[in-house]
Amino acid sequence: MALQLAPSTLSVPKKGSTMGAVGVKDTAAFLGVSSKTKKTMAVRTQVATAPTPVSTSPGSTTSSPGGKKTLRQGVVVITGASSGLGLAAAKALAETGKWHVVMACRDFLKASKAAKAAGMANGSYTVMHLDLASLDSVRQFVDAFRRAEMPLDVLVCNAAIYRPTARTPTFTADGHEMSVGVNHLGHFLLARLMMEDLQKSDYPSRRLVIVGSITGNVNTLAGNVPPKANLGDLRGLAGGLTGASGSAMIDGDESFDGAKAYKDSKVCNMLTMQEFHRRYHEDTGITFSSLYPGCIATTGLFREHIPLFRTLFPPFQRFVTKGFVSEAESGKRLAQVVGEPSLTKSGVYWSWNKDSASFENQLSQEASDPEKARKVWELSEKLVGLA
Ligand code: LMG
Ligand code: NDP
Ligand code: PMR
Repeated sequence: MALQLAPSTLSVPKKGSTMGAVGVKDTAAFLGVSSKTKKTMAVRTQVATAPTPVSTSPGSTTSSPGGKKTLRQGVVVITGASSGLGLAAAKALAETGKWHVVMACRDFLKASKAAKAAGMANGSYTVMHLDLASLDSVRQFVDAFRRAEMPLDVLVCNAAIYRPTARTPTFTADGHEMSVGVNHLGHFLLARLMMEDLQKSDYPSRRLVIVGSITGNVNTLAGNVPPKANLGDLRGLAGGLTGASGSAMIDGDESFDGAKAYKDSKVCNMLTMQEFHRRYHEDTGITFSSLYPGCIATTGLFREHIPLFRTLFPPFQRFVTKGFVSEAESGKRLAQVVGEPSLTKSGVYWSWNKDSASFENQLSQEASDPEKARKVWELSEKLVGLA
């Protein structure tokens, strides 16, 4: 029963509460495997599902009658949880009973229907509106989340768009090129604002996960399929990616290339994760991670590609590159990065080998360049109004 409630009557797990106690680096990074195995709902802002029972005891643990300490349910926010990787991870996490999933989505009804169709239990999730193509919407989401008085234990920046066939750029409400605007800038503002919430959380392992990809890494075969990611000297980003008065591409190129814009945005995602790590990990203990979940060739990411591509791409990845993973498998991988005790190391870009074992992967030179990361951070701060 997904209740649609006005914010004033919203009932969700409370901050600091107990929400139902429950109990390689290697040279083969080029192939992405380890050497061992070689329309927007603008007005309505939130819906609450029936909440998990809330107790008033503070702290991240509670004592059972036997005196055994059990961890409270964690709260994880996942952007773009209405399909693909985000939905699969939401389902995997909710099913454990250890997590309450906040699905932060631009299409409210689609997300609610997707959660139901995926069989997610009532009370295991909350759908809230977030359109990353509008910085106002990002700020409204943060306000709405805070009003709901949930703790924030893990934030997953997962949503993305890919416009491979677009010949001209489109723009966010704030006038930035859409792929970088949604995939990077919207998430940059969201993550920066929600650092405050993550820092308040008493959960033992607080994490910020930003989904990356192999295609942004030119130290891999996949990253060498044209057009290749390249942020250049960032002059386009410095100009605001407006297109009209300058370039819509980060490197300042005058011609728009949607596939490159996507790959560039993924480089920004991976650089941002590392810059967060450098700036905040030591002081806050928060874990910052990125990942390449595998090639999930069946998701909505390819919705704008030509039908022939959509038909051939899954078998090509399955039988030729063997990089294919199902949505369910990718969801389990992201769920590991959210909650597995073995994946607490910060600053890591995770990948999985052919046996589906996680390993610390190597990023390309550009995607691990600290100077570029600092510049992307500073330019992005200006574009989203933080500096
Ligand atoms: C663009 O096309 C699209 O135009 C754009 O819209 C967007 O989609 C973009 O990357 C996304 O791609 C790329 C296009 C051109 O590639 C193709 O799609 C051509 C397909 C050719 C099919 C031949 C494959 C044979 C397999 C048969 C299986 C049948 C199923 C087909 C399924 C199709 C789905 C793909 O790209 C080219 O120009 C082709 C060149 C490909 C280059 C591959 C990269 C070589 C890498 C070598 C790198 C060496 C670098 C060394 C670095 C060392 C570091 C240690
Ligand atoms: P999907 O298209 O299935 O999912 C993308 C999600 O992002 C959808 O929920 C979509 O919402 C949402 N979204 C798009 N635009 C906005 C916006 N303006 N505001 C809020 N949400 C938005 O793609 P995937 O599941 O494949 O992609 C998920 C992540 O995985 C991305 O970061 C992608 O880069 C990454 N990735 C994917 C790979 C793959 O092979 N598929 C490989 C490597 C990384 P809606 O449902 O309303 O469209
Ligand atoms: Mg790619 C090991 C080889 C490998 C892997 C893991 C991927 C992943 N791809 C590989 C190889 C190749 N691809 C080769 C050899 C080709 C040329 C035939 C090729 C082509 C190709 C295209 C046209 N691949 C693509 C496209 C896309 O449009 C996808 C893209 O670049 O989106 C930005 C894509 C992808 N290949 C991948 C992955 C994971 C993608 C999806 C991109 C992403 O989510 O980041």
